[in-house]
Amino acid sequence: MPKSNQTLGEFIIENQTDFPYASGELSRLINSIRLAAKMVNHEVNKAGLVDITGAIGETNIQGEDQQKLDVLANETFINTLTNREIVCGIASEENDDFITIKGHKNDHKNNYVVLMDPLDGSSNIDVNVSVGTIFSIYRRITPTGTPVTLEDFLQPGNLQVAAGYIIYGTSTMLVYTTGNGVNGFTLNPALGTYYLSHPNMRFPEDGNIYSVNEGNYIHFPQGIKDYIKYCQEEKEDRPYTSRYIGSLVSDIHRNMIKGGIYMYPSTSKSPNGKLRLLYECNPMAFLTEQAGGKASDGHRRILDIKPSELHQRTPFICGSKNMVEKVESFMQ
Ligand code: AHM
Ligand code: MG
Repeated sequence: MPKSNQTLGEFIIENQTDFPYASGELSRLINSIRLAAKMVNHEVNKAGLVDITGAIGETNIQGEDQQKLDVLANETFINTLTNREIVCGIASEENDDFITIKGHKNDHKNNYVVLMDPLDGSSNIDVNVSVGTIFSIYRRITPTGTPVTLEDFLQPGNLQVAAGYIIYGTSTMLVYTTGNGVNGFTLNPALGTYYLSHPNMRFPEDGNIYSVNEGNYIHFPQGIKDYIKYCQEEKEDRPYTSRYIGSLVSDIHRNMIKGGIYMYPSTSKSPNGKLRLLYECNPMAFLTEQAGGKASDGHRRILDIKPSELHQRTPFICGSKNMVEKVESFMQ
């Protein structure tokens, strides 16, 4: 028996009036993401059975080229959102430029843009470790009825109207916020239905897990090195536990439930870190804040950064509030 009988579909309808500009458009958009996520889940689940590295020239039963799962996930999300004419534009970590969706009447009538990382941590697929999809939704700035422009995508994270992730883990979950708390839904694969399993998710204010790729230690800023040493000290509730999957969605999902901090700082080799502001950090920061946590680049709030390019990177420190504040104090 599921923990809750409420399905995601029911939850969306019930909470529709909480959405900004409650016209039903955002509900339909989240419904489309829910559907695309089910299709991607189906592919991810059989990853070990099919040649996902898609040797060049191989075709599947429909005569289509076999593709890597991240390309497949990208196409699934883009096609689902495009066919339903539910957004006016999409930007994806997998595409160089944003996509304009004009609609079959050529009227550019939709109001939302979606930015996404269709399959984050995809290097983990080959070894059967959890991966995720991350999405971020904004209302367009330019007038409805005109083609979207870059400006519609380069909005600071504090203007997001919704964000979420899907974790393809031991079970598949969709976790999202529309700025009114964070709720998690678990997919019952037999029924193809998501049930509300994690209502009102909250980051514990403190935690004892730190998640960072310590292989880069030598290249980290001094403040991060000092904080890692602090985590390892034998004092009070320390040493903390080190847990790093290398799959952002999974690392943050675990830390949100158990209490902890995720860090992808700048390194001497990559001064802006690795993670993308628009596809990874902003949506995760919005979710984190909505769950009572904090997300920072070490000095300033992630959601207040004004992006200047689509694929912009930023250092990312995210998790339990007191832990992130501790890192910021070490960074000063
Ligand atoms: P990707 O978008 O190419 O999958 O990279 C993002 C992933 C995150 O999920 C993860 O936290 C990080 O890269 C791991 O990077 P590293 O292997 O450098 O520790
Ligand atoms: Mg990614």
